Parts: sequence; C-alpha cells; structure tokens
Amino acid sequence: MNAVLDVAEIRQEHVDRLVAGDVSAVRVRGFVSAGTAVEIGDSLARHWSLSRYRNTPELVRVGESHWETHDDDGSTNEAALEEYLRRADMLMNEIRAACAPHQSPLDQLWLMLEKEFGLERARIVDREMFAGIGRVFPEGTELLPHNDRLARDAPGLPLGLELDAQLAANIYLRAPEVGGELQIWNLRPTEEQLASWQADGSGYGTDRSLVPAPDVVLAVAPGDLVVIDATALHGVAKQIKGTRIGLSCFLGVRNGRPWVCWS
Ligand SMILES: O=C(O)CCC(=O)C(=O)O
Ligand SMILES: [Fe+2]
Repeated sequence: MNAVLDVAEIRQEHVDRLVAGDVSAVRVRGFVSAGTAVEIGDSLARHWSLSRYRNTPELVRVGESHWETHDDDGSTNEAALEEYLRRADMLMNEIRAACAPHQSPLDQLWLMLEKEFGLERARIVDREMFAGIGRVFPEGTELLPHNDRLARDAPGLPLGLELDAQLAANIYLRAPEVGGELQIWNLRPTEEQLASWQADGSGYGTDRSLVPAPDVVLAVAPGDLVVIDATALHGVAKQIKGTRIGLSCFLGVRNGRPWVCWS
C-alpha cells in the first residue's frame, strides 16, 4: 500500500483508491497558504465559543459535532441533539466570520467537491446538520485510535445506510513543533474488534497497546488538506510540544448522487 497520494484536486480516481485501501491518505499540499492557515488557526484559538467537547473533555473546539449528542452508553441525548440542530447554521457562520478576511478553507473545500461530485449538508429528517468543526489539540493531548461510521455513530439515521463510503477531511491550520502526526492503520476494524480493544475510561478510543503500530504516520503542515477513509483505524499522536489546530468534516460518498458533509 502507498502511504500518501499527493494531488492538486480531489477526483473520483483518488477517492476510489482511498476506498479500495490502495492509498491511506489523499493530500493537497498548500490547499490554503501556510500564512493564511496560521492566521485562521490563531483566530479560532481565540474564539469566544471555544469550548470542550461535551463527552470528550480533553479536546476543545469551535462548532459542534454530532458525536456529542451521545451519552456515554451510546444512546442519543435528545436535548443535545435539538441544541446541535438549532445552532448549526449560526455556528457555521461564526466559523466563516472567524476566517475573515480570508475565505473559509471549508467553503473552499466544499465548492471544490460540489463541482466534482455534488455536495449537500447531511440532514436529520428535514434539518441540516452542522458541518466543519474547528478543533484545537492542546499540548499533551492526543486522539486514540478509532474509526468513524455514521451508521454506528448515529443509529436510527437512515443516511448512515445510504453511504457508499465515509471520508474524513482535515485542513490543518497549525502543527505542533513536536508530535501531532496523523496515524493511519491498514485496518478497517469490526465493531467486535473495536470493543475488544476499547481503552479504559475512553468513550471512543482503542488501547494503543492492543493494536499494532500505525502503518502510516503523517506529519501535518499548516495549509494541507488530508482526506482519509474514516472507517479505517486512525488517531492523532500526542502533541509533545505545541498546539495543533485544524478544520474538519466528514464526507459521505453516495455513488451517483451528491455527496453529503457533516461534523
Ligand atoms: O485531526 C486529524 O488529523 C484527524 C482527526 C479525526 O479523527 C477525524 O477527522 O476523523
Ligand atoms: Fe476520526
């Protein structure tokens, strides 16, 4: 398997190779200039609404994620879901405003994908989901190995069953001086495997001592766009020195129909 496919724009053939497991990541280097990326990252890091994930308190973010509408037992917290849907547009506009005077790199991504594949906001019944979270990984934090699958993470949502693939797109705005690499395994674990590797005290992650070393360790750089298959096992190495900031969303591939995006 090739580690990383460097491209100028995301095209169907790149997505096919990602989903086939022929490459671990597709990257557009300098998707935005490094200078712009760092400015936007600083603006997000100062944002008034920067706050901890409701159910993953070591991470802080601007925006929200559907994942936070779960309680620890995996059941949907209806009040949190209502709040997530109610605030979706407002928070997306906040992130746009935080990028000004620059175009939001997320809008740039979504316009590129819309032209190539068609793209819509994912919906829950008739309400659009939030898309495009700004994530800050403070020094010392990491993301344990995990995967992301809408059919599991939002049980009861028919969209999960409509997807031909689920990708995760990350646009990096700031990289720590040491650490913070994106780690990818050539593994698409089953739910049984994930359950048997579950880390003590973590609602989402696997115990690193129970899985092999990652197959690909990708240093991230401000301005780079990296797209992976979200159903492959992936994680983020500890920020040893410095902070890591990025913008992130999921992309649902629907062959023959517009893709969907959400966070
Ligand atoms: O921040 C990253 O590099 C990846 C984060 C992640 O787990 C995801 O986007 O699904
Ligand atoms: Fe993930």
